Amino acid sequence: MQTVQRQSISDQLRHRFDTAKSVLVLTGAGVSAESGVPTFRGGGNTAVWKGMPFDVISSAKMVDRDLPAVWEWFDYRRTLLQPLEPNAAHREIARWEKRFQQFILVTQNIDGLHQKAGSKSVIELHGNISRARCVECHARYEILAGESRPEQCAGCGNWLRPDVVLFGEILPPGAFELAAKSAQKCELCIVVGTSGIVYPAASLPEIAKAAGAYLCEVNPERTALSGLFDEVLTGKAGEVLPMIASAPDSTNTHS
Ligand code: BV8
Ligand code: ZN
Repeated sequence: MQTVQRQSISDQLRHRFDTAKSVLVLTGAGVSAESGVPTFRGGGNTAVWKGMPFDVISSAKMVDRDLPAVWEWFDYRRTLLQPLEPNAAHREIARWEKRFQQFILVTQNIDGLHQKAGSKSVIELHGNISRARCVECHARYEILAGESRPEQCAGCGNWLRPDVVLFGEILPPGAFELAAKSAQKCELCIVVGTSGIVYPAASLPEIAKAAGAYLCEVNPERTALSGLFDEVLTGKAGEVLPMIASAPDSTNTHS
């Protein structure tokens, strides 16, 4: 599939990028792929842990059935993540935060790499792997690098679980509502590195489209949502995002 060249970024997108006041960016595992974070799907197969598809081990049922197994899965991923650094895509998105009056970054990722790249306001729809939460009183605890993970709640003594949203669980209170409200207001919505299969996250581009936003997808592969977009930029996020920002807006008379 022909990857993006600078010149294939449309005047429409350049103009929107140059003039938009309100921009929403939605990211998935693909934005972290160039940092070495394994994606869940890609190349046709789905991540599996000890014979269990990831949406089984990462499910609410599993916390009730076998919390130690769930911790083993997230402890493995957290260890994998520790040495990894943000890539050019994370850094570019962090720059965009300062460029637009209203800029909303919504991520499905629990890896914290957007924040590590300098993004200040990140809506983490699915939680964060560096936190634990009490199953009873919901008190939250940071899991510090190189330190042993707290097992029980210092407040009420109950077990702690990963502070991530598992399949079959509702999203953090207000997170989706805030993201949906921003999608209704944005003029430009850029969706980066997601297969667009998991809901309600995948409904955000649909909400932005219905509100008249210009929709752009950045992904080396076609996705379940590709048909929805005004513009599909086929390529890696770390290569394509800097191109969008640096593409001169030939339609802009004053520049
Ligand atoms: C809920 C945290 C309700 C844990 C995650 C409607 C229709 C159908 C099903 C449902 C529906 N509504 C709800 C459901 C059920 C379910 C769901 O969506 N199931 C799917 C599988 C069909 N949703 C839920 O359960 C949600 N909760 O609905 O609650 C409710 C209401 C009342 C009472 C109780 C409950 C909760 C969903 C959240 C689950 N947690 N993560 C963990 O990380 O383990 S989801 C997890 O998987 C990620 O966060 C992410 O959301 C998803 C993976 O998707 P992607 O990030 O897109 O990654 P993927 O690998 O798939 O794709 C990567 C893409 O990147 C590819 O396209 C690839 O080409 C591209 N790429 C690769 N390299 C690059 C690149 N792109 C750019 N640059 C590169 N270099
Ligand atoms: Zn507690």
